[in-house]
Amino acid sequence: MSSRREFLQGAAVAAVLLPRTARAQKPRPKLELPIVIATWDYGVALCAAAQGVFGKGGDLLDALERGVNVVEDDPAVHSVGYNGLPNEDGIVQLDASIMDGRTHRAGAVGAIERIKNPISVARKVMDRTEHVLLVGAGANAFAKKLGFKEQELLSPQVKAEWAKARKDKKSFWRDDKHDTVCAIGLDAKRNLATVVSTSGLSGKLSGRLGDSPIIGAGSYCDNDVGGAAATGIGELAIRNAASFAIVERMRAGVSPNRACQEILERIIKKAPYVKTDPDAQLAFIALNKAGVVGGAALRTQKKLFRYAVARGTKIAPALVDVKPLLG
Ligand code: SD4
Repeated sequence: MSSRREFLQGAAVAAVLLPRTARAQKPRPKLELPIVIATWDYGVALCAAAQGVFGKGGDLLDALERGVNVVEDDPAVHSVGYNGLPNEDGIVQLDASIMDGRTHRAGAVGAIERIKNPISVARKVMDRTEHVLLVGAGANAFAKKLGFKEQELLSPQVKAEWAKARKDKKSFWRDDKHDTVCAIGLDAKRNLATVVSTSGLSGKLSGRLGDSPIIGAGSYCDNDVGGAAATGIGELAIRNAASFAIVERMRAGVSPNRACQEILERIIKKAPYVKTDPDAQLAFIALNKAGVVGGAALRTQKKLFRYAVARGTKIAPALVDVKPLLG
């Protein structure tokens, strides 16, 4: 057969096959990148700020840090940064962490005081030191050396609430104590990162660290797989290496939603009291490398657990309601 005939026959076969092949393939929606997801309703402000940084050509870590700064600076957000909730001694002690999924480098601070943007100190721990976690006086001294400004973080109103609880010999406890801000980002190059910032549980013992500064508990990400982060009772997340466990379930092929639910189910099995204790709240968010988002929560307390999702730099972030496992 001449090569010209072969070519023509091949072309005829292709002409018959192509339309059928094309019919069989569903057009895939274009994945809008970057993606940022963030806990709670104020996650919308975080996502919008992160989109602003991406829009100006900023990178993933800068976008997430800036997003968290917006929440830390907002006096209306209790339990994060400025106006955070105090420990049992009436002092605001903040925890924060950041993780880079490309290298697994991470930075964190625990029980830092009088610094309104602990996420930015955590970023410096990651970028400027060989360490991962600085706590207490050491974290404050490190921040001071880098020029972070110290200021009072406790609002006069919350200070009065705390003083009254102390006078009444009651522990300081607020309903809005479960409002840690966590975010996960996936940039246009499919790099992943996570960030967390919180004043932790209100009325906690002085020096107590929650899950938020503990890599693997309050957050974790791996560029090969995805990222996860937690809000709620930190002890539950620490005891179960919860964020790491979620990422490992996603590595095994489980969807982000299902991975979050499975780890909550595992936690319930080990600590059945959480089924009936109305204070036992824990919620997760997760994002995989394919851009699929997910979340799960144990229960609804004052408000339904929701997370914000931003896709691309121009579409406004949207909130996703999460149906709690225990109602
Ligand atoms: C902690 N996980 O310190 C934090 C507190 C929190 O929503 O409420 N998160 O345990």
